[in-house]
Amino acid sequence: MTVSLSTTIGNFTFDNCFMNAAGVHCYSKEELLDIYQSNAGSFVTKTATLEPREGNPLPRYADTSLGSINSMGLPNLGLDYYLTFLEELEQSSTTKPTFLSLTGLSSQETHQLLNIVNQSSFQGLIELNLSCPNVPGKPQVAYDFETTNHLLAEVFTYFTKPLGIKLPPYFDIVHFDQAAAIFNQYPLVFVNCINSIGNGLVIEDESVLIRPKHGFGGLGGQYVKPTALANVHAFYQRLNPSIQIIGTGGVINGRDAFEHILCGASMVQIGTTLHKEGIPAFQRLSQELREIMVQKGYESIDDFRGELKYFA
Ligand code: RRO
Repeated sequence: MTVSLSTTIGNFTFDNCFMNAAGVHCYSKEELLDIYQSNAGSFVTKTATLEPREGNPLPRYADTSLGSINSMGLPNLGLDYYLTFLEELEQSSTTKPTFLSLTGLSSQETHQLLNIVNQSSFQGLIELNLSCPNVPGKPQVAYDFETTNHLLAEVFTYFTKPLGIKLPPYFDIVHFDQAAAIFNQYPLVFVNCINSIGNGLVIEDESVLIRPKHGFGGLGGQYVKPTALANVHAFYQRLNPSIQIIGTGGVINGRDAFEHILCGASMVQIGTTLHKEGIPAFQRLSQELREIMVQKGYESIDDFRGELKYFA
């Protein structure tokens, strides 16, 4: 039996449904090319701001037995670096569509970034990060529904390229309803659930693990899978079918990816596991997912995407 992991987001086709999650192995051209040349279906850049940023003081990322905690503080090489790289890559190779992640430190900066991208020759997808948990003094945009609605309304007056948003986890059914009602008003191509669970605290012996914010940071890995699955499925149930879901959070093995797709994900991103294992994680996860599909008789991910079973 031949099993395909190919998928689509909007008008884009990918040979493999796995890619990195923004923030992991995507800071430099070299890291991005590592993913591009692997069997991953695509890559997303580190979230870019207008100016390069150094981010928070080290240590700012720690692997733990159940996942990871980070307070990177949006270190990145600036929009121009990533956009120029993507434009050059598209000139030399068109084998994989790619994602550019970005966010402004203010609404005004976000519009500035999106205008630059709109006028560029970049042909891929854009992920607007509304959920960075780690910039001191800057709350996550997506936890403020009024600001989010206003921002998206303004963006879609001028932005014409394929746009999706990176969301934080929500924890209340009313919030799923309210957020989905907002997103359904706009021609978003995808939502990506979830960013890290913000502001956790991990302790070893008597000390925190990371320096910024007295040790508080975003959680990833095993800690977050049930929350990630709930968010993927909640939005799959509520969003217009034209808005696809990218599932991110707690994918350690093929079974975890299978569950994200069952909940409705069209693509699956790998963060903590990619940080722990490196590029070979894509091959392993692809193989593990294929084995599950063979056992169950599924030839493509469309055969089971969104088919989560409930009690009667
Ligand atoms: O750079 C970070 O601290 C960071 C970002 Br922008 C994000 O979106 N999610 C995260 O866990 N860390």
